[in-house]
Amino acid sequence: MSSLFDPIQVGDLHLRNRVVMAPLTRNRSPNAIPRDITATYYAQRASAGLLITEATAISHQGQGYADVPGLYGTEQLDAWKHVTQAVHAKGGKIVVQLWHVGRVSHSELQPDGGQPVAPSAIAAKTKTVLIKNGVPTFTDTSVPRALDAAELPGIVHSYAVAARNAVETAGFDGVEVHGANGYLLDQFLKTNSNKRTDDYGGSIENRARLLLEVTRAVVDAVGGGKTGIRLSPVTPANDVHDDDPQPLFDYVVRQLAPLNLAYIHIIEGATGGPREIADRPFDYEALKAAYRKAGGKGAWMVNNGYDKPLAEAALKEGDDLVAFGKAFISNPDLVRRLREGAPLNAWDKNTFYGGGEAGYTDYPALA
Ligand code: 8OZ
Repeated sequence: MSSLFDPIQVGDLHLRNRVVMAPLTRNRSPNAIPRDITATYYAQRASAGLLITEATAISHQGQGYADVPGLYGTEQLDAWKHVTQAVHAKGGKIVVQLWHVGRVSHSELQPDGGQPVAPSAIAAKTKTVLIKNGVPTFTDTSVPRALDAAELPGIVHSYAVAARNAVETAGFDGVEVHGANGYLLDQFLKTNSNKRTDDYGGSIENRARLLLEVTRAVVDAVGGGKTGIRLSPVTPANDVHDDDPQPLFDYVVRQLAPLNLAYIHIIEGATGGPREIADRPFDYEALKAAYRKAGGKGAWMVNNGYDKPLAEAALKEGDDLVAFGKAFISNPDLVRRLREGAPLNAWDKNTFYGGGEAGYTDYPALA
C-alpha cells in the first residue's frame, strides 16, 4: 500500500509525494500581477507533491474579484515566471488553475464596465470583493448577460491560449481547468444557472459541452499529461445547484476518460465546509468507478476537510492524491508536519483575502 509520502507519476509530472496544495484565492495581486511575495509564498510550500495555484483569470472577462491574478498579459506571465522559477529551484512542481468566473463578477471588474457573462441572464446570489477607497468590500455580483453561442469558441480559445502561455512562457508544469465552485464552466453544467435552449443547455450532453470543449482545447494546447480538472458535483458555492448531479458528473468523467488527463480533482461536499450535505447526496466512489470503467487512467485527487487519518483512508480506497487547502495556508511545511505527526499551526481567516505578507509568508515552519 502506498503512503501519502511516496512518490507518484501523474501524467507527465513526477511528484515526490501525494500531498497536494489545493488552489487558494488570496487576493494579493494588484492589477492582476503576482508580486515577489507570491513567489516566496509558493516556494515556501514547494515540498508539497504538487502546488496548484490560486484561480487565475484566462481573460479580462474572466476576472471576478479585486486583486486576483491573470494569465492574459505579458507582465502577468513574466511575474508568474518568477513564481515557477522559485518553486522549481526548491525541487517543487506547480500547475496554474485556469479560471473564468462567468457571472460571479461585477461590472467594475469587466472590460469597459460591461455586464459579466453567463449561460443565462440569472444573477448569482453571492458576493464578490471590490476595493473601495483601498478597503476590500463585499459587493453583490452584477446581473449577467447570457452569452451568445457565437461567443463560445472565443472563450474556448482563451483557455487554450492561456494554457499554452502558462506552460511555454510562464514555466508552469501544467494547468488545472477550474470546472468547480459555481464559476463559468460549472454554471453551464448545472440546472439552476443554465436555462439555455440551444446546444449548450437542456440535456446533460448539452450542459457539459462547454466544459468538454474547453478541456479538449487545453489538452490540444499543452497535452493531457499536463492537464488536470477540478469538479465540485454538489457544492452550493456561488449559488449553483443541479437537480440530478450523479448522472451529470458520471457523464462528464466518462467523457474525460479518453483525454488521458494527468488528474481529476474532486471537491467532496460543500467547498471549504461540510463533506456531507443532507439534501445533496452524492456517491463519489461511483463517480470514480465510472471514470475507471470508461478507461480513465488519470490520478484521482480528492479534496475537502482532509486530515492525515482521512487522507490515509482515501489512499486505501484507491484515491491517488489528497489536496489540502487551509492547512497549507498556515503550514508551509505541511508535508513534514503530517509525516512526523507534528502539530499544525492554526490559520487566521482575517488574512485569507488581501493584504501583504501577514498571514501569507510569515507562518513559521518547524525548526
Ligand atoms: C474564495 C474566494 C474567492 C474565490 C473558488 C476561486 O472557490 C475560488 C474562490 C475562493 O474556487
